[in-house]
Amino acid sequence: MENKMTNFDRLSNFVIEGKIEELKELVQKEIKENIDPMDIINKGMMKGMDVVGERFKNGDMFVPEVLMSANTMKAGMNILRPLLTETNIKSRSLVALGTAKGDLHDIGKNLVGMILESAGLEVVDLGVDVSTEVFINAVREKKPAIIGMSALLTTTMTSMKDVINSLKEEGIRDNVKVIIGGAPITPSFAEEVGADGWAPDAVSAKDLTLQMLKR
Ligand code: B1M
Repeated sequence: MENKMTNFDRLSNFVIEGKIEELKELVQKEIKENIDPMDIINKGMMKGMDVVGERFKNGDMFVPEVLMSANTMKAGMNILRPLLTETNIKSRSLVALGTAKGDLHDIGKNLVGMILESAGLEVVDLGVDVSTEVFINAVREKKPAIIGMSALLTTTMTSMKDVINSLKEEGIRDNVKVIIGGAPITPSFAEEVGADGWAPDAVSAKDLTLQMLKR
C-alpha cells in the first residue's frame, strides 16, 4: 500500500512521540526545501500538540510525556525563530509578555513573542506564573506600549482581571494597552475584564499589536 504520510504528518508524530532529534532533523530538512516556517509550525508541530492535548485530557498521556512533547516543539521553534523575520517593518515598540499567575504553560506565549519579534517589535519576556506586582513593575520600569498576558487554564485566566484592576488603581491604565490570549480566552471574557484586545493565535496577536501601535 502507498504511504501517504507527509512531512507535516511526520512532524506532528515526532511532537506526539517526543522525538526531539528526529524532529530537529526534519525541521532542518523542511527549511532547506523552503517550506514556510509558519506551515512547519501550524500544519506540522501544532497538529501534534492538539493530539497531545486530547490524549492528556482523556488520561492517555501523562505529565512527563506531555513535557517531552512540549520540549520537542520548543526545540523545533528554536530552529525556526531566526527565520520568522519580516524585515520590512522598521519601527520598534516594546511589548511585555507574560503567562498569568499560577500558570506554567509557555509555548503559546513564546510563539506569540517570536512572531512579534519577527514583525520588528521588541519583546520583554516576563516568564510564567507572573504576579500582578511583576506586571505592574514592568509597566512602571520598562514602559512598554503593550502588555500581553497568556493563560491556558480556566483557573488562571481570572488573574488577568486583577492585573487590569491594579493598573487602574495605580493610575497607569492609560499608559499601556493590554492584550490577552490563550486557549480558554474568548472575546467576551476580554471585554468583561477590560482588556483592549484579544487574539486567538500568534499571527492575529501580531496583527492586533501592529494595529494598536498605529493608533
Ligand atoms: Co497543561 N493543560 N496542564 N500542561 N497542557 C492544557 C492547557 C489542557 C487544555 C489539557 C487538557 O486537559 N486537554 C488543560 C487545561 C484545562 C482547563 O483549564 N480548561 C491542562 C491542565 C489541566 C494542566 C495541569 C493542571 C495538569 C495537572 O497537573 N493536573 C497542569 C497545570 C500546570 C500549571 O500551569 N500550573 C498542566 C501542565 C502542563 C505541562 C507542564 C505538562 C505542559 C506545559 C509545558 C510548557 O508550556 N512549558 C502542558 C501542556 C503542554 C498542555 C497542552 C497539551 C498543550 C499546550 C500548548 O503548549 N499548546 C494543553 C492542551 C492543548 O492546548 N492542546 C494543556 C501549543 C501552543 C502553541 O498553543 O498555548 O494554545 P497555545 O497558544 C496559542 C493560542 O492559545 C494563542 O496563540 C498561541 C499560538 O497560536 N495564545 C495567545 C496563547 N497565548 C496568547 C497570548 C496572546 C494572544 C494569543 O496575547 C498576549
